[in-house]
Amino acid sequence: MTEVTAPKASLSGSEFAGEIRSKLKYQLGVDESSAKASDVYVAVASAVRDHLSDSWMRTRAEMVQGNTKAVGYLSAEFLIGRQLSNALLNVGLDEQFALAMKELGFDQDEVIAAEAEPGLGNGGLGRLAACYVDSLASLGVPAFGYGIRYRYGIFRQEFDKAGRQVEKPDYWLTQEEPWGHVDYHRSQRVGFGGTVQEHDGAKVWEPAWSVRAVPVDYPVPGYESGRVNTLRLWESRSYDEFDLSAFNDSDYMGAVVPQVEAENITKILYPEDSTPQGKRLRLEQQYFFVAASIHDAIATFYPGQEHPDLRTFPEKICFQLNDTHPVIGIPELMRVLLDEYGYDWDTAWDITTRTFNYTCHTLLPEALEVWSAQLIGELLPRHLQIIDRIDAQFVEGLENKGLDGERIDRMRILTRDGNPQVRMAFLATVGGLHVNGVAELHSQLLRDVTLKDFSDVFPERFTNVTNGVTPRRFVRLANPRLSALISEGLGTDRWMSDLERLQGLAPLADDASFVERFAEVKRANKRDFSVFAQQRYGFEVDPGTMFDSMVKRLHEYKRQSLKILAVIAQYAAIKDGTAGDMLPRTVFFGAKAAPGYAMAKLTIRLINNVARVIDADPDVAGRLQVRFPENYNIELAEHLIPATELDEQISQAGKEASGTGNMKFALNGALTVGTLDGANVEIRERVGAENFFLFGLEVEDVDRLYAEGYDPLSYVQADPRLRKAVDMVAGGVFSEGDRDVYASLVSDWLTKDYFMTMADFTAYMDIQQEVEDAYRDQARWNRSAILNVANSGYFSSDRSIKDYLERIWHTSPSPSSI
Ligand code: 26V
Repeated sequence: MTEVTAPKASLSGSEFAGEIRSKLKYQLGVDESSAKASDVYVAVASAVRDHLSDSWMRTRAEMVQGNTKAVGYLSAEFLIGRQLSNALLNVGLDEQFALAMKELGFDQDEVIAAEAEPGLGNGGLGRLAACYVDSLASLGVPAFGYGIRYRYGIFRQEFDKAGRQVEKPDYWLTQEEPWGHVDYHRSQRVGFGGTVQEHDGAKVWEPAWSVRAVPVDYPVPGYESGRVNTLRLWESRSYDEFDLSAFNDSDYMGAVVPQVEAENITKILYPEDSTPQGKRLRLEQQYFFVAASIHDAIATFYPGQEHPDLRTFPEKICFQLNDTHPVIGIPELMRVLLDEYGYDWDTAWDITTRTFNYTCHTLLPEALEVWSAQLIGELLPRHLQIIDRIDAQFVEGLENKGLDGERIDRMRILTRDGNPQVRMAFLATVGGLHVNGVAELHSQLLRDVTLKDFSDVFPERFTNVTNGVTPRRFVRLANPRLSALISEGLGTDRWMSDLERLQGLAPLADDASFVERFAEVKRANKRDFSVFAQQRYGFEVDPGTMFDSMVKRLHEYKRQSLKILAVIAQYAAIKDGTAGDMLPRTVFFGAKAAPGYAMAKLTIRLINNVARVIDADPDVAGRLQVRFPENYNIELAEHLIPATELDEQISQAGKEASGTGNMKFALNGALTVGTLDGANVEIRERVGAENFFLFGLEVEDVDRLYAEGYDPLSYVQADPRLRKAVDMVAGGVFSEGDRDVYASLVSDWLTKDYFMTMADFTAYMDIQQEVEDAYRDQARWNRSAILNVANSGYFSSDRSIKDYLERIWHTSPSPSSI
């Protein structure tokens, strides 16, 4: 029996077609018969936006008038992906869309694909922010996403003939972008540079220049919740459209310089992840969006009030700091309270520390942001003074607690050596109520290692919220076949907003006919992917092989090298006849490397060349293929994940904070081969050890090996398969005989190997043998895959948001008038 769900929009397909028709005619000025897919996309998106308008306005009004505390999710990245199909699903117009396209004679897939993907993030951190705004709206939590509307998102990746990554600008705004609504009335002035003056004992910051922050609002429709939250992305503009004096001196080009400089702030997303460069423009971006957002929140919750009582601010909104990127918001709120509203220090500090919370997304020490005090002083002189005082007060508190000087020095927010630095993670920990990691193991390591001094002194601040992903985009939209089967198996589609219901599938893992239908879903998804791959990338993929995927940013700690070395070893075994009747596989990689990260780029080149050599070798035909589609992005994830059978999560233990790809794969019925790292630990606990391929060193082993003096060479010498694979790379098999090409990579493997790829190689080869054995028993494999789906409901971002509400924000969904 199918349960009744919330009513969908009461509109027929024909009525929707009529709306689209009039959008084409009156908004786009194109004739229905000559409309291109991109025109239809704009017309449909505009029609959908009209349907959102009422709910959007009502949600905003309720947020301001209601007395439920709102959440401001501050993030430099929101990797939202295409909007149209998500919006159609969430407002309940997906069926009408299909009917309307049929009536109008357009191909719905082409229309959906005509939307440019907004790549406003690097990877996991940005995608997580997008999943969280989706869940906040779906749960009915009054919330804003606050971020930056970059003109250029993450670069488009291409490969050259030699297999090297080439970065191309991602100009995603070439065509009309129907979602963003520019709201000039909510512009904010953001200052930079200048000096701090004292007037009657009060400090006044006089910036040398300022820019106009203009909000571009994106609707975030909740799934069947009737709520539409706002993702407010700021764009920088100049106040001085033209410098008249320069123009009069006939310096036309010079006259537009301030405008160009102001607009540069939000021009481009930094494609680095994890290694902060300390760049001035990046600090400008951070301050720009955070300052605008804080002022915007005050304007929103105290409309028209000249003397608002900001002591109530923490009851109106709390800000979640997505990593350290928005942490400059802490001294900014202090400055606003002290200098603009005249509060005393203690009151301002009390308000501020009750407003902010900080999520840490890393364990790599080099990824913790640190800014030179000199740079902050140049750009934000008043903020540096405030940071200095926060630090002084903090140190005094530590002294009063009787901590020793060495420890206090280790904990300082502002270091006091020759080149003083501001440690943003420390500032965030001191300037807010809670600090959380993003998976159990990660939060534990934050307490025990990365932020140990702080956790010792303020244990009550530390907590965990394990990441999650939205089932709407990553199951329902990406995998319609599996979704239909799940709904049928459960007799309801309510799992989409209550993912723990997937548990109900567990008994069906022993139902032969359900298992067969599940297997057919995977096979059909694999066939679809092969067609997509052929059309999009021009390469052959054999859907009869096992699909084995490793898709994520390229980083040494994630160990794409381990995977490619294993592929090379397998290739060598095929060549020398020792591979036996190996299981035919297609190995997929998807990965962008930071443009300045030489080792990562060399790994990309190696993977491409291994793929090329294997492809050209007739001895391997039908047994092993490597496919590395360019430009891994949300769209590609949505195609590849549902078709994948084996997911690789093979980071060195203790390095991946969480991972979220692992959750998407498990929910789509792939089995994971992985280390005990990040959220893998929790996935394995839930899906069952027998349904997860665990291998490799654990955190304690890694620590012990470092302490003993790790020697990668000894592992290379001990395993002939590894020695052979490394020799082949070194000997030029994948570089047309040129031994220099991969020399730096090989030398790193043999002498440093910081992430212990060599030490884990043998275990990895052994587990791959187990994978093969398991896969040969298709009934057993599919049973495991179904149990992965059934037991992964915990990894919904709805659950994560509920954890944030309970453990950190102490607020709840707001009652709705609808
Ligand atoms: C750092 C930087 C530094 C400077 C320039 C730009 C930039 C952009 C992003 C980052 C943050 C890197 C941290 C990060 O992305 N962490 C990932 O967060 C995921 C969501 O929590 C998590 O699943 C991944 O394990 C973690 O690596």
